[in-house]
Amino acid sequence: MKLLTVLPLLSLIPSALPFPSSSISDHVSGAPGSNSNTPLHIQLKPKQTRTRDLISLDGLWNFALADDNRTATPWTSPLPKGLEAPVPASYNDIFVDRSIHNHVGWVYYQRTVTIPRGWASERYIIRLESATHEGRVYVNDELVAEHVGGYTPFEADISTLVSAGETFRLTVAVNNELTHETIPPGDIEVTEYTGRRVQNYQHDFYNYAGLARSVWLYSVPKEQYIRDITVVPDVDGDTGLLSYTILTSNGTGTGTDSVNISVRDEEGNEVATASGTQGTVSVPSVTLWQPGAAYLYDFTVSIISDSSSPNQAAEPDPVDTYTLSVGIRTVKVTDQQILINDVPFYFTGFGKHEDTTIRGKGHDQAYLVHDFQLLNWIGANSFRTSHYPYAEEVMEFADRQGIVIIDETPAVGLAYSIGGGVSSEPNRPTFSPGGINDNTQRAHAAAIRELIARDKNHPSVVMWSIANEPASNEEGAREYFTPLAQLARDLDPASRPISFANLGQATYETDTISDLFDVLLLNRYFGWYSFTGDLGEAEAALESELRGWVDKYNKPIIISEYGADTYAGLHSVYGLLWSEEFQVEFLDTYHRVFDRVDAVVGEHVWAFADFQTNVGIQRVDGNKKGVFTRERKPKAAAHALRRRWRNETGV
Ligand code: BDP
Repeated sequence: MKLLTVLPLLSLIPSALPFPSSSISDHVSGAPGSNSNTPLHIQLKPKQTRTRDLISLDGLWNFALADDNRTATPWTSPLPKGLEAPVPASYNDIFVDRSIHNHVGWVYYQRTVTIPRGWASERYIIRLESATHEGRVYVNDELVAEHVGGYTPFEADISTLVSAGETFRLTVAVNNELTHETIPPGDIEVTEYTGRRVQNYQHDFYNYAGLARSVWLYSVPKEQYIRDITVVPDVDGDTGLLSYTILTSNGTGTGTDSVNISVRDEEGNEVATASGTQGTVSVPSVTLWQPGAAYLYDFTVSIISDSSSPNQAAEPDPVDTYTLSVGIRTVKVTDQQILINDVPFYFTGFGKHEDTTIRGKGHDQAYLVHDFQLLNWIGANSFRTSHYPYAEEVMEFADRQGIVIIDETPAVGLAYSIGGGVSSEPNRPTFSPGGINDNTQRAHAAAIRELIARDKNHPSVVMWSIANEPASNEEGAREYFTPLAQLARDLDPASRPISFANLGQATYETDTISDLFDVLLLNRYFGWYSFTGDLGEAEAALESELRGWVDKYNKPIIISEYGADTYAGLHSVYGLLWSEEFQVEFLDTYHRVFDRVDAVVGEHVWAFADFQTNVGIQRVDGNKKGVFTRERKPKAAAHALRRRWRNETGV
């Protein structure tokens, strides 16, 4: 089979190495005609406030696949009638049509939108929480925004293009192609006889695509508005400290008008105030955000016009106002421990996926709440957003529920020794000009930048994982990762620990990058992919390897993946592979080892629930390592984990 040459999508990204860790404030994204990935001009998640309106554009949109010959040209006319696709949802499993399920290339979503007539003196913005993996936004016939990277938001300010009261055609073109220069990477093949384009990739989850998260139309005041709020918590005795930086449309300088800060506790009492775009506020007798006991303060920023009369009895009407939920907690790493609020924390939980039947990766509030209910039921205190940033609603919910998150970029599949999650002989070196190269690294840097910019304020996020299972044992890995690890450190104002999930082949003897990181995340499959079915060998091999990591690095270890494919309902008195009994025994084996190695400070089972993958001879309707089925029914392992994690019996 021949490889098709696909234009490197990421050549659109202008930044050059070394990556400037410049503030997100420097560019306006989505300027009409813009064809580059520029940071969000307004970083804050859209919210309705006294000064901002918010309209959801979710619902049914007209939908069409692009013909191949349209891939490079914008769609500038109404779509043919016929298909309608729900937003948010991946489009792949919605229709009963294999060509849509397997489509490689561009699709179009289209609807009409009316700007409320009352918005004449507002600035208005279209914001897409994600378009997987590349999105282009058209207002009528005009390209207004373009974004590469399928799991982070982007926007277009359309105030100068459409007037208040006007109705326009909104089209979003979405491309799902992955190349060796995208994050995640992949390759497109053209089949030998029929010339069909097939998307290949190394990662082990289905390449769901489309508009899987919400689309918004929102307004901010025209003249002055808040663009971003950064709050870094700390604790001094029983006082909480919040260091903040406010970015307004006038920059971080004081501008012409005043910026006021008010902090309220959960009862609504004002506990601190301040003014100015930068500073630190103290919260006396602080209630900490704790795992399992979330506590959030309302951090309200208001721009107050200096021309509003100081003699007015009532508080003046703000020019703009926005409230961010903040949690006050600390995260520290010592030799062999991770401390949250100075108390050693032991991670129990899972690697998850955004994955459900029919919706694919479409964000769904019912599944969100139900999944968190199951986390609580089973005694999980944490999860990793394997293998990409999740919808921002998930992060906010974790903040409110006290669930701890290891927040991961979409850099998965940077190892040619892996195909669809299963190891094979590398057919070419991973880090090479025709493989993972400088352009991939630039795309990876953009992914890190956008993840941290979006999630920097979430108290639930205690650690960044900048990649899953890269070929860290191969030549070129160190050169590739050294600047990226540094970038992640430089970008996080809160200096959270950084990590990456290590691939089993990259043992403590062959891995070349772990010293660049604070915590060791190890994905291990002894007893499944190696020593298959032999749990005695697996137990010894696992312990020997963990002790090797401890001796070499003396860093805290989280086993970020361990698990066995299990067909729900399959039973075996011999504990044969794929049976529910084997999964229970497999996990027990690992737990015995974890309990013997002090540096192990966490266990994340792979995976929370069964999920869809590229189906092939290794995967029957997806990956079955879930402790819950794809429909969220417990396998026997769920009950066993619950007994361990909650120290309880029964249901
Ligand atoms: C690891 C990957 C994960 C896979 C898992 C598996 O990190 O995405 O789904 O193995 O093979 O390699 O089940």
